[in-house]
Amino acid sequence: MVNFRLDGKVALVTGASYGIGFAMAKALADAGATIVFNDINQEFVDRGLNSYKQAGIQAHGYVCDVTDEDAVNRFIAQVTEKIGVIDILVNNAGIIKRIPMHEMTAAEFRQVIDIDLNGPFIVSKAVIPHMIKKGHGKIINICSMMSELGRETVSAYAAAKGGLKMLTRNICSEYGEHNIQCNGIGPGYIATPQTAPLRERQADGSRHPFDSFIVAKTPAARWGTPEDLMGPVVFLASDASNFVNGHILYVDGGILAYIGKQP
Ligand code: NAP
Ligand code: GCO
Repeated sequence: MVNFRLDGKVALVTGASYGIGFAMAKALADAGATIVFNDINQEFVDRGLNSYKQAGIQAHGYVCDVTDEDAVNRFIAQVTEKIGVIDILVNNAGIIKRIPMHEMTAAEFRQVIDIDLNGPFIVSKAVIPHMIKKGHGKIINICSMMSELGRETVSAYAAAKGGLKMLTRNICSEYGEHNIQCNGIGPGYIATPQTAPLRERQADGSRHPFDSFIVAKTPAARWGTPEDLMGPVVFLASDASNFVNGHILYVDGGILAYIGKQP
């Protein structure tokens, strides 16, 4: 019997007050995991706790900025003492800045790299020693189609997500012998607050050109939803994927395989 259950497991999903992180955390909870999440301020943590409560989930929420190594180390120590060793880490927290590269400041570039790449490094580094002691662990990095492709205005994001793909492969390489599996999920274009600007209706009520572009480029002919990521994250968090390591699972409706519909 293939085991997709997560009963008795502690799962940390970073930046999971809403959006993709919330949906993945709900899926992990539905499979039996105890949910821990963080956000950068108490208002979002409280909002997230309320959302989990409404979904029937007794989650544990903490204020923690994934780029602050001291804060992350205190956060992980507190969770480990009060709730238990983190068995499953989903590095989900992330931002994007859409600015033409020649207009982007180095500080803006660094901020995206800091949150989207340094953050997963810092949090993974904090949980791996506990996973080694426990004899197992699952690390799931939320990559992107921009781990594979570039496009105008997202240079920092693509650099970060490309780096996150290789960090995933390196954690796999360095810690596989400790029964730690590190994989990535590469969502396609998903309807969340992060992509809301790309889907805004035009003044005349027509669809945003980028919205139409993505639908034409996606074999599924639709944007993804956070719910589309629920099954993949349970698979990678469960014993069902114990021999899957260093893999980026693209959940993109087929967009990476398709040249796009002829206009
Ligand atoms: P989102 O709606 O913008 O949510 C991002 C979450 O990360 C928010 O809860 C945010 O908290 C949190 N966060 C940001 N900076 C943080 C920090 N320094 N420390 C802790 N938490 C922080 O994004 P999403 O669309 O759900 O995306 C989630 C992940 O999927 C991201 O890594 C994104 O790059 C990736 N992704 C998204 C798509 C898509 O199409 N939506 C596709 C591929 C990959 P605040 O609200 O407090 O800022
Ligand atoms: C963008 C989008 C994408 C998605 C996602 C695609 O501006 O192109 O925000 O980057 O967020 O990462 O996989």
